[in-house]
Amino acid sequence: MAMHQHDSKEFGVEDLVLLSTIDTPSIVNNLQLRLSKSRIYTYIGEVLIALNPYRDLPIYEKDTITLYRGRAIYERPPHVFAIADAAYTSMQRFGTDSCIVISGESGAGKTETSKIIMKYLAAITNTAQQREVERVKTVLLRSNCVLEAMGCAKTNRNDNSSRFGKYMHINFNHGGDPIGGSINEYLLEKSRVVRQQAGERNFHIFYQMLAGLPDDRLKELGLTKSPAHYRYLNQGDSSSVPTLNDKNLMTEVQQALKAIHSFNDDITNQIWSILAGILHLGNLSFIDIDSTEGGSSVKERATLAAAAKMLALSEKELAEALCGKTVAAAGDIVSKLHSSSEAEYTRDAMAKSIYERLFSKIVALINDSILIANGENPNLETEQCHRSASVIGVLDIYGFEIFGTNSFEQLCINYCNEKLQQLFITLVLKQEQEEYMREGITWMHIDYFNNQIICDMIESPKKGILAILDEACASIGKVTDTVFLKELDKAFGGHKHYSSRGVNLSDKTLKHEQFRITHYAGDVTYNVEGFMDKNRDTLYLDIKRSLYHSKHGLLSSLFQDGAKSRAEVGRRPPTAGFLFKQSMSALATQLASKQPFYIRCIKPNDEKSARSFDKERVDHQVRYLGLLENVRVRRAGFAYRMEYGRFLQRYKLLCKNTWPNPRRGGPKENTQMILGEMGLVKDCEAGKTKIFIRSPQTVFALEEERAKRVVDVVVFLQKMTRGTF
Ligand code: AD9
Ligand code: MG
Repeated sequence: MAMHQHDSKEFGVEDLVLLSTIDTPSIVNNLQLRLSKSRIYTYIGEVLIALNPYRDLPIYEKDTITLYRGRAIYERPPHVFAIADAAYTSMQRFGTDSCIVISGESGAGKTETSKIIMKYLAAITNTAQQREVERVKTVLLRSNCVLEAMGCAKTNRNDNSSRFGKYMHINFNHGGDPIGGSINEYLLEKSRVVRQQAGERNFHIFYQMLAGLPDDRLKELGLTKSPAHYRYLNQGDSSSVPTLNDKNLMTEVQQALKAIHSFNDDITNQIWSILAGILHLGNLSFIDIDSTEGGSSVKERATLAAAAKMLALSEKELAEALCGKTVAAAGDIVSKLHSSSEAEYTRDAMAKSIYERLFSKIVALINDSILIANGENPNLETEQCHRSASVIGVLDIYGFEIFGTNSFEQLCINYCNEKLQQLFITLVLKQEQEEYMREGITWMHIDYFNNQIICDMIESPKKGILAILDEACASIGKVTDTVFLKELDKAFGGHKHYSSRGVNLSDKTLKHEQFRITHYAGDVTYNVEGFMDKNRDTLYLDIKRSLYHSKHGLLSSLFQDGAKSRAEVGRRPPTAGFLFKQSMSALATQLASKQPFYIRCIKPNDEKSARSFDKERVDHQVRYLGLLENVRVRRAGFAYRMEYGRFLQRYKLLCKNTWPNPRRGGPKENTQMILGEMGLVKDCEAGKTKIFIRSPQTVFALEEERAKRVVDVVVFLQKMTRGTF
C-alpha cells in the first residue's frame, strides 16, 4: 500500500485493517476524516467502502482511469476503479467469472457506483474500436437511463431511488472485449404506479414525458403538461424535484431508445401511448348503480374515451373489463358486477400490471439487442471474437429502507438486503478461511452476527413469513390480513427478531395492525394491511383477455396469457412472495458461483448534503454492515498479505542483496531476506505464495523506508544523468 504514517494522520488510513485501535468509533472517525478530505473510498482488504459525497468529484476522469488500469488494488489509493479493474483482470487473466456486489441502504450510492463501474469497463475495453463491440458497449451504457426512467422514482430517502433490483451480466470474449450481456430485473415496486406517499413521486418516466414531449405529441396522447392533473402523479404533492430536470432527461431517454436497435420509432410511440393510457385510467372514477343487481359505471366518459383510445380498446370493452368480472362458482362460470370500490381496485390492478409488464418488456427488448445466443453473438464477424469467454456481473439492488408506512414491498426489499448480507458473511468468511488454509496459516475464529436467523424467519419453507402468507392467501373463506398477523404471532411469538401487539401487548410503539422485524440493518415496522392482496397479485382474467384483444400491438403482446380459455379461470398462479423468494435464491446461487468483489456504500447524512457527516447514522451503518467484524476477520492476526513476487518488486530496494536485482533464490527467499535485513521477520509468517504480515506498523515501516530510498534513488539517477556523479 502506497501509504505513509504521516499521510494517515492527515487523511486517515486507506485500509481499515491498518487502524491502530480496532473499534467502531475509530472506523467512523477515520471515514469522517477521509470524507472531509474528499477521500470517499477506503478498503478493508479487498472490500471497498464508498461514502456518498453528495457532490460531483473530479475523480472519474480519463487520467484517473489510466492511473488504475492494470494495477493491483493496493498499488493506488482506494477507488472503485481499482475494484472494477481487479474484477476485469481476474476475469481476463484466469478466465474466472467475477461479480461486483454493491450494497448499502437507500441513497447510499449503489446505482451511481454501478454506473461508474460500467463507464470504467467501457473505457478500458475495445481499444481496436471493433464496430460490434462498440455497439454492445453503447447499449450497455445507454440502456441505463431508460431503466432509470422506468424503474426509479423520487422517494423520501433518495431522489433517484431504484424501485427494482438489477443484475447486469456482461460477456467478454478472450480478447477481453464486451460482446454481449443481459439484464435481470427483480420485483418492480409496481404499487407506486397507482399510489405514492407524501413527498414521493411515481416513476420518473411519467413526469419526463409530460415535460419533454412536444405539445402536439401530448395533444395526440390526450395529455396536458401538468402532473397535478393526474391522480396517479399528484398524490405525493412533489412533482418537481430540484435535482432532476425532467425535460432534459426525456431527451436523453429518447436518444438512448434511438441508439438501441430493438426500439424503433413505432415501438417507442407505442410505449408513450401505453403510458398515456395509464395516466387516463388513473383519472377514472366510478359510481354505484342504484339497482338490485348492484354494479357500477364509469363517471368520466371523456376520460374513458381517452384511455380506451390509448389502449386501442373500445370504450365498451374497457368499461366492461373495469366494472365486472367472470368467476368460477361451483363449476359454473358466472358474470359478476363490481361495486364502485371494486371497480377502482380493478382499475388500479390494471394500471399496475400494464406498467409492470411494459417494464419487463423494455428490459427484454434491451436484452434482445445484446443477447448472446448459445454463447455467440450473431452480429460479430470473426470466429475468435464472438465466443463468450467469461462474465462480469454487476448487482445494483434497492437498498434497505424504512418508510413511515412499510408494506409488502418493503418486506421484499429488506429481505433482499438480508440475503445479500448473508452472502457477504459466508463469502467473505469463506474466502478468508480458504486463503489461510491454502497458505498453510492457522485460522482464528471471529465472532460476528449471523443474520441467517432473519433470512430463515422470512424465507423458511412452511414456517417462514412468506410461507405463512402464502398459506393465508390459499385458504378458502374469510382470511384477512389481521388473521394473517395472528398466524405470524403464533409462529414467531418468542422470536428475538419479531414483535407485535399480539405478542407484546404493552408495546405501545406498535399499532394493532403492525408487526416489527429487527432486521440486521434496523427495526422496521410493517403494516399488514394489503399484504395478502399484494402477495396474491391476482389480475382478473377479464382484464388480461381484454388487453390481449387490444388492437395495440405492443400492449397485446404483454398479455399473451389473456388468450387462455374460460375453463382456466379458476387456476391459481404462484404468489408474488413465492416468485420473489425463488428469484432471490437463484440470484444468490448465481453470485456464489463467481469470484465476488464487494462494495459497501455508506450514506453520510439524511439531508443529501455535501457538508454534513452524521456520526450516529454512519456509526449505525458501520455496525450493521458488519465492518468491524470484517476488519477483525481480515486481520485475524494478519493485517496484510502480499504475493512474494509483488513484495519483492516493491521492496527490493530495501536490501543490498536484492537491489537492483536479487543475487540468488526465488521471490520467497528474497522476501525473507528483505524482512531479515529490516529486522521484521518476527512479525511475519510465510505462506505458500504470500507473505503474511501481522501488524500495520510493519507495513508502515516498510513503506517509510521505501519512500526514503526512492528519494535516494531519484537523486542518484538525476546525478547520473547530469554527469555530476
Ligand atoms: V436506492 O437503494 O436505489 O434508493 P442508491 O442506489 O444506493 O439508493 P444512488 O446511487 O441513487 O443511491 O445515490 C443517491 C444520490 O447520491 C445520487 O443521485 C447522487 O446525487 C449522489 N451520489 C451517490 N454516489 C455519488 C458519487 N460517487 N458521486 C457523486 C453521488 N454523487
Ligand atoms: Mg439505486
